[in-house]
Amino acid sequence: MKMSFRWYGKSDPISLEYISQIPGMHSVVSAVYDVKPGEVWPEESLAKIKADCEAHGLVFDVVESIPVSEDIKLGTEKRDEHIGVYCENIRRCAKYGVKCVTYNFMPVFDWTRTQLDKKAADGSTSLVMYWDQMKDLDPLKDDINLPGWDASYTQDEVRGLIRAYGELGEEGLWENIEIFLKKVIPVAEECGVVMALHPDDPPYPIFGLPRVITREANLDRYLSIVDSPSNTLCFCTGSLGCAKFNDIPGLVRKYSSMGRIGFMHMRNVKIMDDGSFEERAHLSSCGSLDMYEITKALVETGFDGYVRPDHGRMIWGEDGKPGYGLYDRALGAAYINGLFEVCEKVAGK
Ligand code: DNO
Repeated sequence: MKMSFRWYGKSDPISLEYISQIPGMHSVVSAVYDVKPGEVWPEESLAKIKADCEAHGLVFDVVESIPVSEDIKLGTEKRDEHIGVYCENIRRCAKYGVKCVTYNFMPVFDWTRTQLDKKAADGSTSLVMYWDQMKDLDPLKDDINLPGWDASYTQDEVRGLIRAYGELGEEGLWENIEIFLKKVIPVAEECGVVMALHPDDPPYPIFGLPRVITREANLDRYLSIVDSPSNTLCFCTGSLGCAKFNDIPGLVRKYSSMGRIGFMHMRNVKIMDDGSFEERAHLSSCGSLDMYEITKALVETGFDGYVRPDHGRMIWGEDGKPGYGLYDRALGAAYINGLFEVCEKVAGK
């Protein structure tokens, strides 16, 4: 495996120098963040990220994300143009050394949480989703500003999109996924890039929006639309793992042995009795996921893709982007490195 760390570019308070000081760090996961979905990424921006990483002994070979525009997901008249731009962005990334591109198919919003700084008894803070804070919200009636949601939409735009997705429904979304994959995966294959699909976080419908990247049957369906080694999962343990119906070590074993995990996001979550969840420290004993079994499944199936410590808590007085501070993610990387070392030695690798 290749250990990696997400970096938000020059505006990230965590420097590449600090990232390079984390033991075992190999790759930087980044993106051109100042271009809207559906627009072409300037080559100079990619060249700059690559050069900055190399100056710190790191490799820029993972992109997270090239966002899929709502026009592609909804299949509007701009769809073909946006897919063309998407393919061009894959080619450009490949030209600058990128081997893996992460993306998601979540309608309107990426991850959903109700609080980003929930304080635990030890004084650390983390992201949580509590159902009692969610259940009475109706975005078609109320003005909703959940933390972390794209603030560039007006409430009316959000309502319009929610209605459009309501009409599209799950099968409509699947049709648009199919059109996207059939155009994009051949381009990725040509360029030697692995596309890694991030699951829906959390993996169930929210506010009536169709969300399909949620469970085994649907992951199978996604991968079979284009049966190619370039059509892979970004297996996010915390996203799939906040639903009790997903057996995370079992799914990791299955998809890794099929060679269909390009990227692992490794973090732990604690699922509460009512299905609410809290992001926790990476250790198995801190949450609901068995991180040892997950790593063992990867090692035993010969996983050689990218791994990154996903969201960390805020600890030691750090103040920064929720989930993306330095300290707890660095602890996560050290722990994950330890798990891999043990599993590899036990497996005689
Ligand atoms: C959250 C991340 C996601 C992920 C995208 C991939 O912290 O894991 O935002 O980057 O869903 O497209």
